[in-house]
Amino acid sequence: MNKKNHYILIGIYLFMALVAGNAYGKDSDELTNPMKSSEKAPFTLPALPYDAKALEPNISEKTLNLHHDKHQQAYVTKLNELVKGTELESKTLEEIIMATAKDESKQGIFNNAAQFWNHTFYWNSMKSGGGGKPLGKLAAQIDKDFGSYDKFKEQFKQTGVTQFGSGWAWLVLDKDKLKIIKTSNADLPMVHGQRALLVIDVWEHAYYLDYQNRRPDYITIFLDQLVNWSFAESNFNMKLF
Ligand code: MN3
Repeated sequence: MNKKNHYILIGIYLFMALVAGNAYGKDSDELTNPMKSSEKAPFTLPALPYDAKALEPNISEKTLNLHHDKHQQAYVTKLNELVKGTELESKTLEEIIMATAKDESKQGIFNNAAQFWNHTFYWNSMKSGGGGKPLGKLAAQIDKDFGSYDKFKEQFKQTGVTQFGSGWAWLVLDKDKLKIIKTSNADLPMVHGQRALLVIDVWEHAYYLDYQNRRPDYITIFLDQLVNWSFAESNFNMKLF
């Protein structure tokens, strides 16, 4: 290669790096991790990561619109009201959750902050054309820690079905081991030192319009048709908190 071509090539590389930097931002964590945000109050509700019709017929547009635009928006609005003028105004969402989790006098703030986080995590735990078996390192870890994908599926379903009342069923990483846990109301893995990989909302508002009282059917459809394994895999491969 002559010298002139060499400089042209360097110019092209620099240009491409500049374009990529502008398009994706400098923080590669922000690119792959929709949960990691440096945003502070007043918080804004992020759009769903897909069209509200994208999960039909498994989850209807009506359910997703109500759940996102009304339920999740209400948590964000209330959180903004509650932290206004307090020292929590200078903290990120995850910092607010961690700072209020064990403080009964701040339970209202914790509930709204955690429910804001939980719902964004839930939207990202699903995708159109998802579900079925995971691939890669996470699949191997599921086989190791649960015995097989089928055993994982059975335990996840059982956990979601037996969460009494409102709450969530999660796949988490607890130190180096995968576990399936359930939490009540707004409770979430990060306050127990666990890393969330995947979640299903088992509050009735998540499924009642589409499944009425058939929570087991909703969880089966979630596992077979909706799970976004690439989101779970990216959480498995990176530190979230
Ligand atoms: Mn919900």
